[in-house]
Amino acid sequence: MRLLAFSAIAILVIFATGYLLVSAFSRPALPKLPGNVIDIRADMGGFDVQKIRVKVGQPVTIRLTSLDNSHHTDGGGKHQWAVDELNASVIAPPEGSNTITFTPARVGEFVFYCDICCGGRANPTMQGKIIVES
Ligand SMILES: [Cu+2]
Repeated sequence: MRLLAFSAIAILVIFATGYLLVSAFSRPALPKLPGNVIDIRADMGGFDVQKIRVKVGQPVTIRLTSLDNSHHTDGGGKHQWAVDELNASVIAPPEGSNTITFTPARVGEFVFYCDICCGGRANPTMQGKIIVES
C-alpha cells in the first residue's frame, strides 16, 4: 500500500515537472496572418533566418519577433529589420512581434539589418540577405 502511494506520488511529480518544463521553454505560437508572411526571430545572437526570397511587385509581410526581454541593456530587448533599398523598416518590442507589409519595387540582392543592438548594422550577425526575384 505504501509502495503504491509512493509510486503514485512519484509519477505525479514527474508529470508536473515535465509540464512545467515544457511550458517554461515553449513559446505560444504566433497567430496566422493573411498573405505572404515571412517570420523572422531575432535575439542578441542574430536573426534566425539569414536569407529570404521574395517576388518583385508582390506584397510581402515581415513579422519580426524579438526573443529578448526588456532587461537587456543593449537596445532594451528591441530588434529591427530594415532594408534601405526597399524602404522597409520594422522594430519589434521586447519579447513581442511587429509586422511590416511592403511591395518590393526592384529586383536585386539587398542586406537586411538591425541597427539597434550590439554595435548596430556593423555587427555581422545582425544581418541577412533579401533576394528580390522577377
Ligand atoms: Cu538587433
